[in-house]
Amino acid sequence: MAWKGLAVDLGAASGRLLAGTFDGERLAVEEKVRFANEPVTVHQTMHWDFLRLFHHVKQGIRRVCHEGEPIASLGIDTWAVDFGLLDSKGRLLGNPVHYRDRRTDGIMEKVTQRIPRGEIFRETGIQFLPFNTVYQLAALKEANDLHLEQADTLLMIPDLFHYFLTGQKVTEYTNATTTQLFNPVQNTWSSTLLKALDISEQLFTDVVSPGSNLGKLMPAVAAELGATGINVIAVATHDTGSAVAAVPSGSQPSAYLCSGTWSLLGTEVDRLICSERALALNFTNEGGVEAFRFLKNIMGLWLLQEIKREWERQGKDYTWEEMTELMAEEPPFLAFVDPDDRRFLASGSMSDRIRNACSESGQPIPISDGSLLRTVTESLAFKYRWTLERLEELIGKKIEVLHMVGGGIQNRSLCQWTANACERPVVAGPVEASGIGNLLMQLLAAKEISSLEEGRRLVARSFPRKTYEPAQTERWDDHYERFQKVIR
Ligand code: ADP
Ligand code: LRH
Repeated sequence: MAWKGLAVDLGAASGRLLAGTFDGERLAVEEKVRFANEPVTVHQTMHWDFLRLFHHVKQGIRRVCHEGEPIASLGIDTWAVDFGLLDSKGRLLGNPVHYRDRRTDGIMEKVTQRIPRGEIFRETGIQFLPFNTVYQLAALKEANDLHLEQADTLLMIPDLFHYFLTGQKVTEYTNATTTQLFNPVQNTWSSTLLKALDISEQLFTDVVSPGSNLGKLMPAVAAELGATGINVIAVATHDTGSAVAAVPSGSQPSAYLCSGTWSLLGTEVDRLICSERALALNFTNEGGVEAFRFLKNIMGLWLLQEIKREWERQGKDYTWEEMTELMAEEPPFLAFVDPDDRRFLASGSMSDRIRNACSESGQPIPISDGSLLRTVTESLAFKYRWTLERLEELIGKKIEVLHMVGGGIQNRSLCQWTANACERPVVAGPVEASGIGNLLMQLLAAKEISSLEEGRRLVARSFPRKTYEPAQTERWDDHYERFQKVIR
């Protein structure tokens, strides 16, 4: 009988539950449920709607189980850095706060005045993003937050789901590394940083490797859902960890570009790269299934998501396809922004912020809807090139191919323009990379496959890919200089 597992992948664009079936030759994936994953703002704090999401996950499990086929296991992945706090009885203290909340404004700067950036980087290998768990905790400390004082245990969001499903309180490794409080060489939480920040080490649990079996659903949950015998696997619970696990990279030197709410561009390395230059360029070494992900965060399709949301509020309901068509009709290279300008990080009025950035840098202002979208998308393609060039410098290798995965590959212009800007072929696919990587770790845990390499070959033969060859490269090259002037 074919193996069957469930992947829960919670992105900012949506939450989805995918059923994976492996017949020994191919992996087939079917989307069972998709639901909104919208933060809720209360008293100016942006929260996860955690219980609603837990409800969606349970409903999804129930639905699939009622279809009749036995499910071997399930795994949950979400974005990194966010966490929930539990009291000594295991009760959730408040709703977890979303990393885009402004509570961390200015905190990273304060922390790095006390502990030099180089020291934090060498200790953790992790890039400086203002919303890393470490700065969220430092913000709570500074505010004398009552929940932090009462807290007995900190669990990252996927681990919180695991706890509510199985009763096990553990932290999965790939996500633990994103806290910027974990030392991946010693494979322990960093006592040095925790002491320096006066954060109790007792809050943190044991760390388990991706692929660990956390046991079956708790009896009460299994009974509620009519679901028996399902193992819960701590997959690579960081969505980027799962996505990169599913990149069907071949033998050519390649980089990946996970294109969703964020764009994560990098490659896999066996050892941490913590050079001064990597620090200066703010590259990161995130823990992966077998290797480290040496990459850089680029603001990604968040910019388009926020524009879309803004337009919806004004009654303009473009679909993603319509938005892609709109921008393709516009003349190219009107103006550029640095997608990673800090002003774009928080949610709200994205069109104005983009137009202001163009105006401040003395460029024409993209007035029409299409030109606004084109400005953002071309800027992303150029930022990918800029990042790829720095990646090559840091690893001392030429990258021949860029593997693009995630929801963003449905935007064909983005894929083609990325190939043009980077002057390299882009191999796009699969779309649901995080969900598929999640399933691969379940297959590994079940010994249905014996290595990640075998899993990647399975992805390559199971899912279609499309290659975009670079075109009009001279034209793109001419405008790259202009783009570089807007990068600070
Ligand atoms: P997340 O990182 O939140 O999981 P996804 O990988 O689901 O995000 O990617 C979502 C993004 O993919 C959307 O914000 C949108 O920009 C893009 N996208 C999704 N569907 C389409 C489509 N049909 N055409 C073009 N772009 C799309
Ligand atoms: C992508 C992602 C990324 C993190 C960010 C918070 O979804 O997990 O790897 O840096 O969200």
